[in-house]
Amino acid sequence: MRSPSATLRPAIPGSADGSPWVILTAMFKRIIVVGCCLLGALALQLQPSPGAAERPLTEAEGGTPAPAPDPSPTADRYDPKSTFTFTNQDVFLDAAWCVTVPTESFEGLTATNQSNQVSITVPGFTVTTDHPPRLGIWDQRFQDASASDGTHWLGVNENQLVVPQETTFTFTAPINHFGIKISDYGDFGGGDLVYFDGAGTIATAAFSGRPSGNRQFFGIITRHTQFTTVTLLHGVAGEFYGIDEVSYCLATAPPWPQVRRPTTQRLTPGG
Ligand SMILES: [Ca+2]
Ligand SMILES: [Ca+2]
Repeated sequence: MRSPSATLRPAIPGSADGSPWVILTAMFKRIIVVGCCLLGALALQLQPSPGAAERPLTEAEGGTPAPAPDPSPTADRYDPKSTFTFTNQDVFLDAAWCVTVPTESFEGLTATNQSNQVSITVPGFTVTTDHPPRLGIWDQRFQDASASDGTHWLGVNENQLVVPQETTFTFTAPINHFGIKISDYGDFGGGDLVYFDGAGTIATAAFSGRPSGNRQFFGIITRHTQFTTVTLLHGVAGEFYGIDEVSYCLATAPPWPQVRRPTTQRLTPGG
């Protein structure tokens, strides 16, 4: 039977004894527990979530975004033993191994509008012919040849009826890419324009049987070999044609880092 005094003791939850000391001790324990809970919750709030810790920094936060994957990778592109030719300039530039593709558009040269030049020199290379003078810089349409970029272009005039006729590009450093825009070749007589380089590679640079004023692109990538001379040869007496946008990669250029090369990195050394 419980004593009457037992029913008068204050009911302190968790305490079996109602003495003041015991009551104070119980209350102190509760304050500590609540305090620990609050500190724990606060600590959880301050900790980054696992996902946030793995998230890369944004550009505004000083981070560097991961390079975008190549949207059209091909095994051939990474085969250093292959040689590729191109008839489309965009495809050629897209496939180029060097990050920067120097492109000469002849805009920085004085136009004489006649084939009275023995040689044409621009940063990176010099153009000569086997029977000079047959070269000139034009800034206007002539014989239906014209610039494919800007206003200036290099004209090659076979005006001595002495064929075969050779036009040679001599580079100041070895290259392994070469691209060229050709205008008005193949509208006169018959016979293709043949490419050959100092490494012995031979290809067709421009085809005959084309209308007056036509444009043809030729590009070649010979990743496995390098050369310093390119010659364009034809056997059509009297053929006149134009050259513009000569592009190339130096053999010593840093290799493509396997991301798509921004088109803004194209250079035009001669203007
Ligand atoms: Ca041009
Ligand atoms: Ca022509």
